[in-house]
Amino acid sequence: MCLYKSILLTILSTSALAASLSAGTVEGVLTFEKRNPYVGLAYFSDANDGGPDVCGTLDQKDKAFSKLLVVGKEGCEIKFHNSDDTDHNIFANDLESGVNFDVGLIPPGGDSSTVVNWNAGRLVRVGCKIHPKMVSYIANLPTSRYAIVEFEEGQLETRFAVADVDDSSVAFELVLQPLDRISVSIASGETKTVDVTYKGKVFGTLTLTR
Ligand SMILES: [Cu+2]
Repeated sequence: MCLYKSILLTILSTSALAASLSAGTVEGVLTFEKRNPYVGLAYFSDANDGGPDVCGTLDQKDKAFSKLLVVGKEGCEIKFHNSDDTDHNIFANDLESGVNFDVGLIPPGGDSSTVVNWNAGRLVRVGCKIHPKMVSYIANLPTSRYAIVEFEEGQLETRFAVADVDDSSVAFELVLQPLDRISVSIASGETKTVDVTYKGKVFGTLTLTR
């Protein structure tokens, strides 16, 4: 083996070792007593990495939004598209976050967008005024250490994982729509179980392992 190759391999294996020691996966198990929430977002609010590089897009097809939740960091432009052959609309009138917008009609094949400019960590509910059953959420996500939690209909247990979490990040947040926000401090080597609640009433449990 030539010297350069051997040096390169040494650097690669050293950095791989460093990564495995300093970064880890945080796993969560959610159980619900009667029914599951609509969608969830798990993230570390103290990761301080500036947020995801890619800004989310939301399509409308077969009178439904293509995703239950899209994420983007502060200031990024979430793009909307209409893939149906009927008109759609996208609006937000979110009392909790105070976010209010309406992009008007989006004709078949049309595009629109909105800029993420609300509080970090907030999920904003969006809908279509023409089709009231269409619901999605847009999150202002301040970190790339996150997981979107999805549920099958009637599913009472769900697992998720947030990968590559640095040891210095401990501030775990879980937003389950429409349940109460969960904030837990979780350090390396810890396991914690907390109640999942809705307006203070127990709805299920969350177990975090790190
Ligand atoms: Cu619509």
